[in-house]
Amino acid sequence: MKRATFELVGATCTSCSIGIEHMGRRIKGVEEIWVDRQTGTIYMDFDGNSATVDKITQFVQAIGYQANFLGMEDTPAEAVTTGR
Ligand SMILES: [Cu+2]
Repeated sequence: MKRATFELVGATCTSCSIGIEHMGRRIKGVEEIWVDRQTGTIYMDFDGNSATVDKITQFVQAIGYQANFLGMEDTPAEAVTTGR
């Protein structure tokens, strides 16, 4: 599994973050997604397909914000069992 990070622009409140997390989890290929509002970062554990990255950026844009893909790395092994 891969972990991607995105810079989140324009979404600063709790309901924005919760919406992104809840709807993002329903996107095919996404294992887990969460928002760190302190840093304005979206974290996503996913299947590693670039198509999934594109789906997230498009979905975030569709609900009125912007997600700039920063990069991806292998998900830390301990996170695979805990979901974070
Ligand atoms: Cu908001």
